Amino acid sequence: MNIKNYINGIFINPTEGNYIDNYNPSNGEVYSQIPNSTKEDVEKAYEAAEKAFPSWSNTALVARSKILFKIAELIKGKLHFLAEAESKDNGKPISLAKAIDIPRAAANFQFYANAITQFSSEAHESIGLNAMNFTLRQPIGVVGCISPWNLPLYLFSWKIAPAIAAGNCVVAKPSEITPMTAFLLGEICTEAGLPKGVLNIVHGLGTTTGQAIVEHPNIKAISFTGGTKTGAHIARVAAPMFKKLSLELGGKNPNIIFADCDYEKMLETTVRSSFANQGQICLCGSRIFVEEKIYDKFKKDFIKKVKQLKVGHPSKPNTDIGALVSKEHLEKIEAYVEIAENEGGRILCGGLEVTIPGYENGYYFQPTIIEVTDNSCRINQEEVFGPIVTIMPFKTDKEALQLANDTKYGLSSTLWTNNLNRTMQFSKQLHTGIVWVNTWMLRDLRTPFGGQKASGIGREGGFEALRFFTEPKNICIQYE
Ligand code: TXE
Repeated sequence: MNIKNYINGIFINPTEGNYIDNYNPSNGEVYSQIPNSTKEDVEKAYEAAEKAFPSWSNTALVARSKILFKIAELIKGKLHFLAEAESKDNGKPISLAKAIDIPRAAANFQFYANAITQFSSEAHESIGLNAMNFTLRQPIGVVGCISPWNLPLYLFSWKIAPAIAAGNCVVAKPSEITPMTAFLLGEICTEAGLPKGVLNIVHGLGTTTGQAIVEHPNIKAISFTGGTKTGAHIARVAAPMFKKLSLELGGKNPNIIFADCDYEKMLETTVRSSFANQGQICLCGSRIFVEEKIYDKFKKDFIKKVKQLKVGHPSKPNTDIGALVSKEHLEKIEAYVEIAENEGGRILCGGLEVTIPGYENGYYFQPTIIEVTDNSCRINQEEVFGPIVTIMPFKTDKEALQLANDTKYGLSSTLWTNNLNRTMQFSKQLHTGIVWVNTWMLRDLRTPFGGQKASGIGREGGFEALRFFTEPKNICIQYE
C-alpha cells in the first residue's frame, strides 16, 4: 500500500515519484511505501497552507471548535482500526494503542476544541496616562509540526490540534518510521469538514523533507518533538531566521524511591514507568535510585515482576512488551547493554534479543535491569530510549537530589515518598519540567508540558501551546 501526501485536502504522490520502505517491526517485513518528499512537495504544502490562512484565521471560534470536535469524534469511532494501524506500524502492543495512543489523539483535538473558546488575552489600563492597552493574540500564519515515532498519532495531534485551533495553517511531517496513522488522519480531517489547505501532511526523511520545512523562509514557527541532537540542529537552522521554536527533546529521567512510600503502588508503577511502550517514551524513568534501607528488597521484587512481563507479538492481547520500532533501534539497544557491561554494570535480568516463533525477523528485546554504582557511566548519562533501566542505591536526601540532577537532561522526574517536607524540597530543587509524586505519567492536558536543559525549550499543553501558536501584539490607545 502506498501512503500519499495530503496537500490541499487531497492525497497526492510526491513530485519526483520516489518512495521509502515502511517496515512492520513485528516481523521485519516491508508492508508499505511512503513518499520521499522533496523541497518541491514542501513548497506545494506551504502554498496550500498560505492560501487557506486568510479564511481559516477569520473563521469563528465556534466553527473551528466544531470541526475539531468532529475530528475527535471520528478518531474515537475508528478506535480499533487506528489502534491496529498504530500497533502494526510501530510494534507497540495493540492493547496499549487502544488504551492510550488513539484515545489520547482524540482527547488532544477535543481538548483544544474546548480550549480555544476559553483562550483570552490581557488588557492593561495605564491609569494617569489616559491610555488603554490590550493584547491581540493572532495566529502566526503557516507553521511546521514535526513529530517522532514513539507515540505517533498521539504526538502528531498534540501539535496539530492547538496549531489549527489557534487559526494557523500547518505543514506537518510525521516520522518516516511510523507514517501510517498520520496518513489516515488526512481522510478523517476531510470527513470532519476541515477546509482544504488548513492541514497539509508531507511524508519523508528528516534530513530532506523535515529540513525543507525548517528551512522554509515563510514557515514562521516550528514545533518539534524528537531527539536532542536533531533539536539542536533545528535550532541552529532556525535561529538566523528568528523562527519561533518549541522543542520537546530527550530525557534521562530519575525515579527516586524512598523507604516511606506506598511500596506496592510504587513497585507496580515503576514496572510501567520503566517499560511501557518498550521503554520508548521520553518520560520513562530510566534511572532508578532507591533508598539503601529498601534497596535489596526492591531489587528482588522488581526483578521478579519484570521477569513476568511477556514479550510477544503486538497483536496478542497478553503481550506486555511488543517489538522495538526498527532494526537500527534494536541494534542501538544491544550496543548500550554492551557499553553498560564494559563499564562495570551488572545485568540483573534481560539483556538479550528475543525470538518470537513465527516472527523471527521482528525486533524484540527483553526488559532489562542493570545495576550500576556510578551515575557518570554512559548508560546513566545517555538517552537509550528502550527497555533498559538502571538501579542504584542512595543513603541521604541530599545524595538522591544530587544524583537526580546530575544529567544534561531535564524532562521529568518521579518521586516516591509520603513525607510532605521532602516532597516540597524535591519539587522545588529537581531540575526537570515535570515532577510526578507518587504517580507517573498522570496527564492533565491543561498543565505545561516540556523540559529544561537538553530536554528542550518551550512548553506544550493547555494555554501554553495556544500562546506558542499565536503572536502577541500590544495595542495602546490614548484617549482624551
Ligand atoms: O529521532 P529524530 P530518531 C530520541 C531517542 C532516539 C533518538 C533518535 O533517544 O533513539 O532520539 O531517534 C525528523 N530537520 N527520541 O532518529 O531523528 C524525523 O524525520 C527536520 C526522543 O527517530 O529526532 C522525525 O519526524 N526534521 C523523542 C523527527 O524529526 C528532522 C522521540 C524525530 O526524529 C531532521 C523520538 C531535520 N534535520 C526519539 N532530522 C522524544 N523526545 O520523545 C530528523 N527529523
